[in-house]
Amino acid sequence: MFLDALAGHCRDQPDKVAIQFVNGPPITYGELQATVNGAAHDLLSLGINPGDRVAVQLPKCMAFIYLHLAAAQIGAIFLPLNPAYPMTELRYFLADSRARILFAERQKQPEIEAIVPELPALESLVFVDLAESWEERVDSRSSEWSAPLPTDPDQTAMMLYTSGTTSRPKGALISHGNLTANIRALHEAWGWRKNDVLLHVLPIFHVHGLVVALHGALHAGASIFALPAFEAAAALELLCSRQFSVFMGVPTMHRRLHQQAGGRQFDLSFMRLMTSGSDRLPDDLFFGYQKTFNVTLLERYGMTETGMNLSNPLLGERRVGSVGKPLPGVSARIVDPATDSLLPDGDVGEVQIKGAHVFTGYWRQPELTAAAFTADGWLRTGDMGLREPDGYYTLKGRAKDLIITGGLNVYPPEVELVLLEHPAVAACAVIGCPDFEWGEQVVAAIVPREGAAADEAEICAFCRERLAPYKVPRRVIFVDAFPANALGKIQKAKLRQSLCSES
Ligand code: MLC
Repeated sequence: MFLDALAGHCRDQPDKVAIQFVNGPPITYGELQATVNGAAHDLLSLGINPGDRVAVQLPKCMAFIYLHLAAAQIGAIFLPLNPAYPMTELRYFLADSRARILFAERQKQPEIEAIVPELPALESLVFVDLAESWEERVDSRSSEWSAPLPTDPDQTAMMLYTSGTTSRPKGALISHGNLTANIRALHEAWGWRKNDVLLHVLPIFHVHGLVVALHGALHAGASIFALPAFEAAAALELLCSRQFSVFMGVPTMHRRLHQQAGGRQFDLSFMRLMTSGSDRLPDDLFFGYQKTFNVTLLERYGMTETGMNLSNPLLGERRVGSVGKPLPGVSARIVDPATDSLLPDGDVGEVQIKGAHVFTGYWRQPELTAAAFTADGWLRTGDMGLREPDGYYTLKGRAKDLIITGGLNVYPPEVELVLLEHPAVAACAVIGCPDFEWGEQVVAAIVPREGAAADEAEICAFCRERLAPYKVPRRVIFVDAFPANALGKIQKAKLRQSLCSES
């Protein structure tokens, strides 16, 4: 299991640095284990049982990592939440998950306490002072105590919310076995080793930063140097210091690093591995990176429900525009999404995935879970792609109505539902327009209600109160009507064509 390898490193190399935040002390593997043990003990003392949801809405910090590992250790379900969620979203996630405990920043206490009466399952609230040292917080007796690690691979380790095209956000249940399968595949494919040093710049409430990067390094017994948030100038300076061997980012981060270079060349070819994921890597950035940094980015493909599926190789051709081949233990196929029948190489169809890394289902959503899989157990990813005759896969858009901005998924219906609550909005359609830096930008087209005074700034402010900042439309365009098909369904492709070029 993924925790067993970590426990082994804590025993065998207690003095090696596991993680250091730029603004904090180095934490050794021994200290990591002791504090996780203490936090696990605290959770049990607070009455948390295996299977209970432990929600954590904290910025990227050591406390988050301790709580994650502690919850997993006692068999509870870790529920990481984006610290940027406003109260309306937070309330939904806590209510839907029936979280029993929430750890949040002290400064959010008044807002959170105001929503607690609506959350009967939430029995404990713990407000965290970010300046407090968690290594000192746990007492030495509890840090020596250790819980037996979960042994059932089907036991849920964490729950990650993903939105849907037709539903409110749903919690994808990721088991210990899923995490183990994923991390083993990545180790084999990417050659993780003990002497790796990862520069960690990603948020840790998603699969990319949490599983691929953090688990990847800890599973290997490697060291992590973490920035609480990505900042291009600092990241480039650190990369140039030659202390690191591994770096992972989303295309927007790579774009900013490339822009930060400002036309100068920096030789980063000493880096053992630099990966890109969570959105398509634009071709010009792939080549720009080669020219500026002397690095060929390794692009891979994954999703919340599976972790990583496909990857370009560590050794061998990293093909521009391609996401590579199935990782060890992963099966992939391209099918006609209407019939689930296999398509020949070169034809575009839905990418479907099978393997021990594929999630076990959506929390309390048996119908949505059933709909996510084919009759013979393949996961319908909703991503379109093709397989080349030599086994490389290339993604070709999405079957689902989804926008990816800066590596974050935004499901238009979620934004549309909020817009429709606004009194000046008669009808709306949310689309993604291509953007050089962000991949796509969220754009809202609105038919105003007759006689209502609609205003872009006011509508954005309305959304900001109800949605995380990355879901808020960057542009609002008022239109008289939408292009619609014979059934009256808005034709978003046509809308994109006509609106995305407008400045
Ligand atoms: C921040 N903003 C975004 C945004 N991130 N808007 C759209 N899309 C995003 N992704 C908002 C900010 O709130 C702010 O809004 C404005 O944009 C400008 O902020 P910024 O300071 O320039 O942005 P920054 O905070 O630097 O964030 C950019 C970023 C961040 C790229 C560093 O988005 C990021 O960390 N992305 C990585 C996401 C990630 O880890 N995805 C993995 C998902 S897992 P305002 O209004 O306040 O000005 C997954 C599976 C897989 O997909 O395969 O990996």
